[in-house]
Amino acid sequence: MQAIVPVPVSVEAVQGTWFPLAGSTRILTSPGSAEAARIGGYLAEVLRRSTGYPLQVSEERASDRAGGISLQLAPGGPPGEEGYELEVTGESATLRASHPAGLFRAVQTLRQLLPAAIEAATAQPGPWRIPAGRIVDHPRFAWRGAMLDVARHFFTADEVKRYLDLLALYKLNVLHLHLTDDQGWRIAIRRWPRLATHGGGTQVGGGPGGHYTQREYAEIVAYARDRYITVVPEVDMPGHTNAALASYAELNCDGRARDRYTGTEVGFSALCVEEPGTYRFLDEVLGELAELTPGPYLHIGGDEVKTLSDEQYAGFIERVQQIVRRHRKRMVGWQEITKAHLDATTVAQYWDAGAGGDAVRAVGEGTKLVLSPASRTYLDLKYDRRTERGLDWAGYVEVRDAYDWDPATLLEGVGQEAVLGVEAPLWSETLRSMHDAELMAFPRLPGIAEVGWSPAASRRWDDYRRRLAAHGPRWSALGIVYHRSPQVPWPD
Ligand code: TNX
Repeated sequence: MQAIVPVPVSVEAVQGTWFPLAGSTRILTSPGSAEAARIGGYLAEVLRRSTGYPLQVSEERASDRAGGISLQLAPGGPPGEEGYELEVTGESATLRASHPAGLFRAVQTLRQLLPAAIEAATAQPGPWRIPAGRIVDHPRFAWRGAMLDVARHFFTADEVKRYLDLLALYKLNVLHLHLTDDQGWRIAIRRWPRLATHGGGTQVGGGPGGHYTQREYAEIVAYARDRYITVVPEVDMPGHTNAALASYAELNCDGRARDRYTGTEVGFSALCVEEPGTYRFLDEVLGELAELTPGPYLHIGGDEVKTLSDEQYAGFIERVQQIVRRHRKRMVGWQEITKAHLDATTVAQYWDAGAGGDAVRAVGEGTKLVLSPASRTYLDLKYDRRTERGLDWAGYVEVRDAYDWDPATLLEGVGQEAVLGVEAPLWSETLRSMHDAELMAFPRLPGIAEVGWSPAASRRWDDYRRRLAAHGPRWSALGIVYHRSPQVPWPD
């Protein structure tokens, strides 16, 4: 029971005993619970691929108690939405939670207790033994996110689902989709169709780009929900808006549509913030997005505007905050939004010491932060000088840099209570494929997942690098080509 990432709150291993997964093993779920049955079905699907076993799923009866994998969902059990217990003996594996999300997280731990080959897409020889012991676990922070920039380079809905599967394995629970930027608008908006058809029609370096239909976006959201992951959609504004400015002339102060943009400069574009029509536009765009998004958050970007005064900028953010609130969502924005007056429910995403705004002051006024310090969490930064893709504006980020920091002490004056959680952004200026994305995310993303989940007192780099090493073969089985960092003792 040693190589679990993120490391659980408590692990008591029983040496020399294991539960043998076999062709006859049944997955039993709490009677009357559709969600427990669905999670049981998900577990069976994961395990069938590599074991080739039928692994029947059915409701548990009193007479069944002696064996199998039992998924028990019962209120009054482990505390918290995502808390769980996992007990493995020679005869059974029992997963217990008070809420479905906790049961789903327990399933991820169970996966990691099996050999790496369990992740293979085709039948493998086994043997499949689950080591005995008892795990009690729950997360440290509520928001453990990953951001995917689908604007600079487009990623298809199937590629986003693949990324969701990888997030789920490490108990991440937020997927932030950066849906719009200067180079592309990636979500269809019914009342403003040219945003997607024209504004989505290219990407960095040229090429066809792409966008999600509203149905595809809804499918991504549903796929995430089935993994207890909340989708936080971002429409970046007032800057990073060239794709919109190219699609509709009336969004520009001079009434002239811009050319589409395929370069990688930032900061040059801005919506016409003095024009009332701009706010009607935003109301309609955010309204459609709010309707398609069951989660409580809408991210409005707000970063890197170089063409507006601080006053214009703050006024804009405050108006957009009202629009978001009218659509019954909580606003999230990059740290620059702390230049404006924020509601108590608004969340700011810290990303860089030099980025402006005053996150510490805002915390004093009640704003909660999601922490994405670039020099720790930016998965698009190079590992070292030999990394082929990626940027280096905040230095290199090796595996240890991504892991060895504490959210409660990152910023002077921002303690644990002010931190909603952590998030690892993957910007895609230099990424052209899912293969590029996975090479940048692995092995740093699991480190951020552990920073967000595990108790500070249980985290030690030296222990982590050994646990992480055992995940290399798991990623290979999943078809992930990862960065073989010299900081980690990978098995050969
Ligand atoms: C900064 S982080 C940006 C992005 C870039 C990224 C590259 C932030 C809010 N803005 O526009 O893609 O750096 O690392």
